[in-house]
Amino acid sequence: MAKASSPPSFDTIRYEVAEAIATVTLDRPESLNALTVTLKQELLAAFRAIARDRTLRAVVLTGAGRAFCAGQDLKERLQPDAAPLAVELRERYNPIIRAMRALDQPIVGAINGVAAGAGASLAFACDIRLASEQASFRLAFGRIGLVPDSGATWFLPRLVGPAKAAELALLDESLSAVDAERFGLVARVVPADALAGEARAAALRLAGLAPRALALTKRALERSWSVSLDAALDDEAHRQGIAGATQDHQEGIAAFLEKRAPRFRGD
Ligand code: LHQ
Repeated sequence: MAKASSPPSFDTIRYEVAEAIATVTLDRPESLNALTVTLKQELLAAFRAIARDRTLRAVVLTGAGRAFCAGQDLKERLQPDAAPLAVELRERYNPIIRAMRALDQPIVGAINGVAAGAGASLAFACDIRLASEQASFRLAFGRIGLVPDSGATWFLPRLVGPAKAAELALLDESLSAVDAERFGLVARVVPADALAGEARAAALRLAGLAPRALALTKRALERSWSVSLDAALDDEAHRQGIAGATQDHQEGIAAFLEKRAPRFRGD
């Protein structure tokens, strides 16, 4: 069994590990968890630490207080040493989104409140989104004369379809949790006081599944957006060959035949 490394400590996020699940909480509630340089650096470091730790099987990403994340900290943008926007995106935002999508472990987004701007993009980059009744989504870029970024223009049409994506991106409409569920942006809406428990339960279920198969499934779902059915069929066969050669596959079959719960070890 892989050995757990000691969890890193941070100032603007909370990073907690329990039962093979890493919970990452954006933790600047006074600013609705707006993204400062430090927070972005810490978030990237957290995802990199998770990627290295094979004892972790699932991730929960959420926000402290009443918001999930209000996007870029706009006060910090007024600092004279703020990086040009394109540089900020290339060097600080895009690596976070790439790290999230490259992660083998699935990420459950527990969207506890408003997700705006790049905060919405962070929510979109999760594998599964559960939303509190108090959650809402707003691109917010148009209002400050910017273009949706951090993957928003890529994720949104894929998640809600081109018509709703155009409305959200161009008119900067706010989407309630209920409408987000209706348009397929979130898997499920739950009462606010049940969100943390539901997200944990989903993460625990993921943590009990075969890690290699989950990672391969993540990749296959993502790749499906850019390939033909023909290529997807080949890709599935390739990935199934890898999954089928794991001990976990043998364990899954044995557990089924012995009528017991499987114990997947990630090998
Ligand atoms: C904030 C923020 C915030 C700082 C609330 N910053 N303090 C941008 C540029 C750079 C690189 C490339 O990418 C990007 C990506 C982006 O993310 S652009 C989009 C940036 N985000 C926004 O434009 C959203 C700004 N916030 C809002 O529109 C509202 O705050 C929302 C709709 C999120 C929530 O509204 P309310 O519930 O009414 O809360 P509030 O506005 O009263 O905010 C509460 C506090 O949080 C307040 O502070 P205060 O000291 O007055 O209590 C806000 O100033 C602060 N805050 N968002 N992004």
